Amino acid sequence: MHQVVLGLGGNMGDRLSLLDKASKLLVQKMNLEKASSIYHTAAWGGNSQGAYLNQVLVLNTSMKAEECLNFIQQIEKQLGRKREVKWGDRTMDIDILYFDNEIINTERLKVPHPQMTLRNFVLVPLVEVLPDYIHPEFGKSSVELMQACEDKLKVKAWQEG
Ligand code: PH2
Ligand code: MG
Ligand code: MG
Repeated sequence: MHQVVLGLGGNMGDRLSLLDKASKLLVQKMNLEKASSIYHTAAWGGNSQGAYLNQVLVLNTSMKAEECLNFIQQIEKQLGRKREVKWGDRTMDIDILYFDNEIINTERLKVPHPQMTLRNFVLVPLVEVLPDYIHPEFGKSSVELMQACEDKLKVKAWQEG
């Protein structure tokens, strides 16, 4: 079995229900080990406008990394994702943050996710579920990465209702 850590997020449509749908689709083929809270986050990067909801999931799977990528891209498509502008608005984005402690660097897939250490919308939920996990390239724990991150955009736990 492999441990895969996914970052989920979207800023279009019914964001809460889309996160819920994404989780339900993921667990059809993977086992959920841990889910972070859902966070309300300001859009990071130039091409997005509306605020996002973000969440980090830790799952176990027998799929290989490339197979995981195919699976999550199929889910993104199913949830209405159109591949357009880089960092643009989207209904559902699912990124592989970690895949065991592998370092993968292919055309299609870069793991650990190259921008994760610059983004508090990833690091804050990651600290909640895997505070001591060591980033295989930087040799730092999630807590250390979050402390070193200079991103000051808003990341706030989402309260339902
Ligand atoms: N994803 C992006 C670009 N900007 N901002 C937030 N807050 N959350 C995201 O998931 C996000 C983003 C591209 O993947
Ligand atoms: Mg992304
Ligand atoms: Mg993505």
